[in-house]
Amino acid sequence: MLATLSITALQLALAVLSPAFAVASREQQPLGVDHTATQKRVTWDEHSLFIDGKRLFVFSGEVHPWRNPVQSLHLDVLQKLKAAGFNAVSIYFHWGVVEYERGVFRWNEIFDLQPFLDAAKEAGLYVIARPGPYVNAETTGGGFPGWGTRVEGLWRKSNKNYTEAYKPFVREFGALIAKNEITKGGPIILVQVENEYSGFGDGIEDFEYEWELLQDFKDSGITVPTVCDDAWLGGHFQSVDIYGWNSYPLGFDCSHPEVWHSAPPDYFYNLYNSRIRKHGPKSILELQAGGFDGWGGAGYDACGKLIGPEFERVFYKGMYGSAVKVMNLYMAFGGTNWGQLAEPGVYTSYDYGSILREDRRLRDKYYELKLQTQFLAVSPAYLTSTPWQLTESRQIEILKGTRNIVLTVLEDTLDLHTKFYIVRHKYFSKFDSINYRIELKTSIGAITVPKADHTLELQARDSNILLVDYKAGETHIIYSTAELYTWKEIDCFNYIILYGDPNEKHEAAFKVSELKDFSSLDTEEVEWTYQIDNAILTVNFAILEDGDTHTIKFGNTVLLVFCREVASKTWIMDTNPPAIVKGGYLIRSASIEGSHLNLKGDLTQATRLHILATKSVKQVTFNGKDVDTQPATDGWLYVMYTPELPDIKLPELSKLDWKRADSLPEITDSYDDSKWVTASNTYTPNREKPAVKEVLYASDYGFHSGNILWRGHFTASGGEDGFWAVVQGGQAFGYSIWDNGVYVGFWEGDVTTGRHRCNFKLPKSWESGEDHIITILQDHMGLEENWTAATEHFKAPRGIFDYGFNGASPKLVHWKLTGNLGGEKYLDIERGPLNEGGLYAERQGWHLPGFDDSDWKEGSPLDGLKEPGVAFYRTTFNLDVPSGIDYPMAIEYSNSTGSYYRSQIYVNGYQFGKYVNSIGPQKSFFIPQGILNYNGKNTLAISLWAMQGEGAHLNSLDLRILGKVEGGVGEIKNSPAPAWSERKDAY
Ligand code: IPT
Repeated sequence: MLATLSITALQLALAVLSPAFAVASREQQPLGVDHTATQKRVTWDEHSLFIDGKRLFVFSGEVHPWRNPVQSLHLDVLQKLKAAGFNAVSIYFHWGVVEYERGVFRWNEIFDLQPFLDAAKEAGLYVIARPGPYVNAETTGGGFPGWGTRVEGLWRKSNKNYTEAYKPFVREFGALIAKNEITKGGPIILVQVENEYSGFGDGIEDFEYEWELLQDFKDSGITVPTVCDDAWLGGHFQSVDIYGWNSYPLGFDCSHPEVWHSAPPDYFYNLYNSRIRKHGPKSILELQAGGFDGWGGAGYDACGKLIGPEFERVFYKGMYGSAVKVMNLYMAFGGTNWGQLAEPGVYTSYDYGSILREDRRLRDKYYELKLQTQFLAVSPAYLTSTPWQLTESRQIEILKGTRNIVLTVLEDTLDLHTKFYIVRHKYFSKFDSINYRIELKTSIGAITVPKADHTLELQARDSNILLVDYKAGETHIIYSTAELYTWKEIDCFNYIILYGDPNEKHEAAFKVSELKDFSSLDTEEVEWTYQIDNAILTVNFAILEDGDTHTIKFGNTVLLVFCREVASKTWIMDTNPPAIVKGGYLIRSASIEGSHLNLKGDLTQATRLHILATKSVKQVTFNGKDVDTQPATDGWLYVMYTPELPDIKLPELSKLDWKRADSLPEITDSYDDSKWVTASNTYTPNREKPAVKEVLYASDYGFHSGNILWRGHFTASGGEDGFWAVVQGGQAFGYSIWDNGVYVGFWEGDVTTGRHRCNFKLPKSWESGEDHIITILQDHMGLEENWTAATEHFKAPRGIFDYGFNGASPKLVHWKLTGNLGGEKYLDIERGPLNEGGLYAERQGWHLPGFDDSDWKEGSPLDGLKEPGVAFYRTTFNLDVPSGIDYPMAIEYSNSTGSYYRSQIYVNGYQFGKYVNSIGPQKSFFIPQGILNYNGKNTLAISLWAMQGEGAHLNSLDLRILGKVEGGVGEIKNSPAPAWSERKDAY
């Protein structure tokens, strides 16, 4: 990704500097498609989307179904998003994996999108479908199929070769979308066409391509609105119904998680410019919610820290300040680049530092986000608000002279002039907090708050939303300096939850017809005044620590003041009437049956839940079990629940009985490569032409992933004493070379090199007439992405550009090559096209369960090899994990310094890890339940490619539990894991 990214950054810069690069000509009009509504369920105006006539904020999170090959786990992810307050999920499709062989679409179990769409519906989420055809997404080819490398001409352009290539895919996927639209009872509400169609290799925004692609999707039956996602506010692809764009304000340098640098101070608020002709709801189709991490990177916890809760507060609130109404967070759950899904820049985990980890546990930032989603969900006034135009000097006036705070005021023009005052730091990357007072324009006049003798505090890396004339149901909040989490009417009371950080002092004022039944449970710490003439109640309070709360009652209003930590761990359940559950790692759902409140959720430790529900509720059940339910003050109920987190026995991988076989017979004298493909092409459709006559590009022969092996057959002229080659495999790739089975040398790979030139001395100089075979084993790190439209970057070859000999030039007989068995006609239909590479073991199917290894020798990957080569290891073990608990597990390596080896993990036949010892950073490889059989036998296989002369071995190999949770979504069905059967034509 580094190389790709620097191109991207450069192009972004170019596009900003030179409009010609981004938009061909301002005069050139986009070709429009007729958008007269063909359906009535999803509509929009300049403010927001409507579903069935009802406005909503579309709060969506990105998930890639194909990055999780266990269909029954999707519901867990989706329920967690729902519980976080999302109302939608956005998905990229992956053309390359379903049409691996041109013209053949394979929707077999793990790649079928239907179960995901059904699970989204079950979880109560809408779906934004983003079918591409191009997606980027740090996946191989950016989602383009490998055979596309042989389709001549520019891609993402109205080049006939390309448009003919994508049309069958658009028909297939378009039909799937059409069938699952909300108009047909499905969850899909929006369709994004193309992806970041923003930077153009030839400088031309191809309106004809846009028009044709849109028309093709419409012809496949799609009727819901179409959207685009411009990479910046460049005004590209405006022929869709709703213009949308992307934003990654902090970039991807996870190695300095404290450094916020890339966003300019005026990043926010100036969202529209003259290039944007479409003024539909402001829509961000990708807003940064984590970061990808590359080979040799900092690891995903660092990305989760860089794009952590502070980022969510500052940047998401910035988006609200810009009146954004459709917002999709990239990623909400990243998943895994299992098989060979990765593009060369990234490794196996695609955790992304998201709110949900790769193993589906929740990060802290999950809870911060919940504060925002719940607030938006109860704030309809926001949906019709637009920002005031405020000069900097006017802002300083309103802030009573305070500088270095930037203020945006959103005003609802349709209702009672509700206002949202959003404050943030001008120098947002600093660590200072600022004290301030602010003049609020309320319905009872301009009021400078706080009126009390203290100031407000804008904490470092924070942003706050102050409310003015906000209607929380029947309660009229004149203003509040504390942020609102939610308000809910339960029985005859209106519960309003405000929050802030401990020790902050806040003030809120309410319109009350008379001061009836005022009480404060802790009057000492809450100061209040009541003005008879205007009937205004003003309360001042400090946010308490440690879960203590203020409860202030007046009339039917119950004001609850929580600290951020407590508010963020409070769950709002949509029972009728609603219920509020304070505490707990995750509460997924609730239902009321008579006097029972049935909660479903996940707990990691003994937890006290504090529950507010309708008064008929007397008894609580948790995950189906009755729990001792005690009444507390003010109608709350207490329950204490101790989850069952039994110890389970895990096998010690290093102590299992391992079998070992050689996986590089290709270097032995007796090896027969007659079934290999002969690299006989002398023409390549690829724009990058080789330096030698013969084309040695793997994709030209149908091999697009995993290890590639080359065998060059030569007759010596005599005197050849050196061999050199230029090999390309993508960043972090490596290769090893043998001459007639004798080791020549290796390239270990590094983070930035995708093409490498070597020059080796041959072990022995050749004698005239001798036959020699040069064997090269190389890694293929995935096809490049094709971020820039009207280019062919994804076609960057994998293989040998150039080679030659020193001393003398032998006669070439031919080159042969192999990748995965069958190439595009891959054999393992169930596990998909990318799961197998070209290692001998993979071609034979040794990674599959049921293979008979009884005549193999004993040997463990911890013993390894004493010489360069590839060994393959197999073992089996049983697991017996009780149901009702969710214990994510990982297989972990430890680093052996200075040792050059590469190793892959196969669990029940699925490749779930690619470890490069000298590069890293990933050592812990999460294996989901469903790939791991939690109740029965598992087959584990490990490949070990020792590159250096003295061989290599693993330091350690462990199966570890990453976390313990009681709960989950119930039974997980194992993904299909067909057993080995004889591969007749395997070689
Ligand atoms: C944006 C892509 O649209 C998305 O597919 C993914 O690659 C993401 O970046 C990074 O994870 S491209 C944007 C950074 C210019």
